[in-house]
Amino acid sequence: MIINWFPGHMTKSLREIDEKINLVDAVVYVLDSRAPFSCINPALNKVIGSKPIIFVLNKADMVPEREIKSWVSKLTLENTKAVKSDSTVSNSAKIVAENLRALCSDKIAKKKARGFNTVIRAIVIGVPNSGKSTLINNLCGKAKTATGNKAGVTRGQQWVKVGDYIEVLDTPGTLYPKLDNYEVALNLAFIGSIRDEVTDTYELSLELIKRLNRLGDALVARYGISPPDDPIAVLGKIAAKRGFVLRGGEPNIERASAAVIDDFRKGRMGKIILERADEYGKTLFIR
Ligand SMILES: Nc1nc2c(ncn2[C@@H]2O[C@H](COP(=O)(O)OP(=O)(O)OP(=O)(O)O)[C@@H](O)[C@H]2O)c(=O)[nH]1
Ligand SMILES: [Mg+2]
Repeated sequence: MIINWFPGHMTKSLREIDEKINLVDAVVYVLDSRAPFSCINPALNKVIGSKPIIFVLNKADMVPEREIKSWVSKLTLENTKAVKSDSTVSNSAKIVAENLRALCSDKIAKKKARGFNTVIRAIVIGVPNSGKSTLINNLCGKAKTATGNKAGVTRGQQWVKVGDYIEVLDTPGTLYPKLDNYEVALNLAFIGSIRDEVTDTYELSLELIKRLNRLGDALVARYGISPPDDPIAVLGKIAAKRGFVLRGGEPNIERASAAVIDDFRKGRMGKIILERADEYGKTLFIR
């Protein structure tokens, strides 16, 4: 299966991020905690240059707590901070605002000494569906940006005020111009960062089943299928368990494929991480 998705709006979006980067004090880089490595996009790293970064390990509710801790320490580097967030829970993103203020404390103090208040500006970037717009709504306590459970919801940049002293710029999710690392492409597809229309649901579900079998017993827990089996047979078993049958009594494999992917994406298989911090070296993030 070939996975590639870099529509025209992403080229435009990368260009627009490049145009705005000099206007902002910091970058809020939103990663999906299930696959943080795949969410770090080399095309964006160059654009960010030397700006201070706050990595947000978003969707932290979907992975085990200890894994998040490892990622937070891995991504806390010189000029970068890392925090976790479950942006669907109100107020959980306020740590991002606190870190923004801390990162810009020099600027705030200098302005204050001259009798002014400072507005801190940050750009929010990340792969599609990582939760950028949800995080922004959480930060300002209102639904100011459109969100949705599919890739490519935000289509244009939008400034949003967070209180009186912070402004954040929402951006459309961007991917790599070329997804030449197949593991990365699969992980992005599993977490819903790639439009379903450009992947093959059946093939993707087989890859997901293979991966889940390698990672543990998620399929056993969700569907009571034991022991882990050949992926095609697993789809047949899921169809039988869930009562997905076609008119002639044949198992409805297509529905079973879609169900596995949907169950994984919605966290119905429990807390699962696809990429653990200790699998990646120090060169993980190069600008
Ligand atoms: N479980 C969980 N779901 C989240 C979290 N943050 C966002 N979501 C969900 O993820 C989906 C995508 O959220 P969006 O905020 O639209 O993502 P986005 O990064 O703005 O996506 P694009 O605009 O397409 O680039 C929505 O269904 C959100 O409810 C989180 O921390 N935990
Ligand atoms: Mg969005």
